[in-house]
Amino acid sequence: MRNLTTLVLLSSLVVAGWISPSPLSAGSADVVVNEVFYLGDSTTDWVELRNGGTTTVDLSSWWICSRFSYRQLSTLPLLAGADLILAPGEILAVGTGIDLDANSADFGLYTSSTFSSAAAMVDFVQWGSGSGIGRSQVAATAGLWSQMGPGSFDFVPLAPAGQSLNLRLNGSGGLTLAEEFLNQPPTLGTPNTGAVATETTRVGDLKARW
Ligand SMILES: [Ca+2]
Repeated sequence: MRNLTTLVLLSSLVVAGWISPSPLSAGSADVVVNEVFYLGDSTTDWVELRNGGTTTVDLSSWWICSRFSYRQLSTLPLLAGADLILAPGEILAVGTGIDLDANSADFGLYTSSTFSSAAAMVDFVQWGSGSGIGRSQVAATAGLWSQMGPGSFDFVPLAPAGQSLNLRLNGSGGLTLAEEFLNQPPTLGTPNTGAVATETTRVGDLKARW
């Protein structure tokens, strides 16, 4: 019933104008934040990006932003992958160069440094709790994150010690309308492992694409 309830709620948000489709090109829109390790510091936190689409995407001019600190991908250490050209299905990982907040933060992927622009945002996730801690309103406008009401946004619960935030699809693979996240042991540079999130095991059913 939760899925149905969520669907009805999100549909009402679309009608209310709180969520609108992303204007990104199909190739860019298929790149997702696949995994985030945020329990370290600016030298040990990292993020995985995955191309879930069917066309190659060049990420060399793209940016990341978390709690209003930002870096261009081309300036970051490449921890997995050959370069910032992401073929279909390929995964890369970079050190964030930002100390991602372990208790409450957002993480956004952007095609430019215009972080307040929904058109520039490719993907988004946030964890913990709070309000005004990041770009959740931009993400909601971009159709990338659930807005529960005015100023109210969803969060993935915090990862236990040593674990990372993992995107796991509740389906047969590829991008789906609703995507799920789990906190699990890290799998840097390789496809995420562990049980695909289900209604009872998931910790968030947060990102949605329309
Ligand atoms: Ca992984």
